[in-house]
Amino acid sequence: MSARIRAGLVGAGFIGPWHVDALRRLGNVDVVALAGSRQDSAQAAADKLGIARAYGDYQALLDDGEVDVVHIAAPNHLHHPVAMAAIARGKHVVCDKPLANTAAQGRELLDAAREAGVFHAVTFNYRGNPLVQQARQMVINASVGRPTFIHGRYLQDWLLHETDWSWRLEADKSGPSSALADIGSHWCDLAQHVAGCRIVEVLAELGTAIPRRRKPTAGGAGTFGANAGQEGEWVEMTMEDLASVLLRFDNGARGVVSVGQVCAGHKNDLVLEVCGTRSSVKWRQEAQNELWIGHRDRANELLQKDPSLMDPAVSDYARLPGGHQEAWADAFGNLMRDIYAAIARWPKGGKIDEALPPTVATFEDGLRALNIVDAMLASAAQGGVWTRVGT
Ligand code: SOE
Repeated sequence: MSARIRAGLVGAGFIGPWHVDALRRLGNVDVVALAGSRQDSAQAAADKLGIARAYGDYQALLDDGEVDVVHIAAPNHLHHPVAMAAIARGKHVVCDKPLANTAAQGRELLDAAREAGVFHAVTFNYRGNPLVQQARQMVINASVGRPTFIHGRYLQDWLLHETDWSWRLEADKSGPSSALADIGSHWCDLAQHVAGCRIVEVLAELGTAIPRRRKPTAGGAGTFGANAGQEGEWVEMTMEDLASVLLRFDNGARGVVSVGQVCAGHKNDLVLEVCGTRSSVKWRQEAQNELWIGHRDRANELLQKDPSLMDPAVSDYARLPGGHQEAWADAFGNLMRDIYAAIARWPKGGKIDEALPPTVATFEDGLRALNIVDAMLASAAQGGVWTRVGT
């Protein structure tokens, strides 16, 4: 690989442009190509983003010898075929979550990537937030004590109306899960990442608050968009837009998480709290520059994001001084910084080891999240019974 690293992007919907933004902040990465589902839409997206080559087919991008790293930001059902084909060509892969539609596909991807010796990552991007790393560090340095209760929520409202539509509601594209795959997977990864323990058993109840939706004939406004007033056909919903899940962790901790995309007023409301034997820490994505620290014998604290007040081991995740608010795109940038630092020193036929920066989730983490979601679906299908998470 040359000193500069060349990336290609598959998919230019909501998230694709943010991959490009994060890569351009790095200084040693060129985004050289973009692939979409049609040549005209790919060309329009490439023109808008200032990317030199556009392909109407992902295979053509994978055949582009100048692409070292493939970023997959396409709908879920394409993650497996695109990643498998990229790995077969010896390219590194950065894939959006969920890694695939099923745990079986995720396992296949992990095995293939290991076999080919390519670098593999999944964008569990909330790991990149400075105060998420601070919370994790407070578990590591024992100021939280042993985590005993790990709880929270991930609620959104962009699917509240029956006219709201997304490919995430269609099983052939999203896989067997909708809300859990899309945002529940983020919460589970983050909870395990911060608390340092793994979800091993789940008991889930799922719900579908909006049983029928109008699918816009013209395609619709996409994720976070509104389609009121558009023509469309009515479609019965087959997957969950709500979930309540009890959790058991491998260190004995208990937990609970609520997931929903039909909860008015909650825009991207991911909340994680880890209660330990000494103190508690709570982080809320919508107020991401604050970390609540709960005590029993003294006043609670509210830590404002400020590198000079953070644990020196992780203060580098805060790019700006205190009072200068950091946001979603900055955390995404932190993740890409860590991923590309690893790619830059990746030996030919390399192997992922423990030395990776903590923000980097690999296909192994992606598979773990798929196994958790699979167990939640199985638990709910049996009427809500404790179900072991596969490995
Ligand atoms: C839509 O629910 C979505 O864009 C998710 O797909 C992302 O992973 C999350 O970060 C924000 O919300």
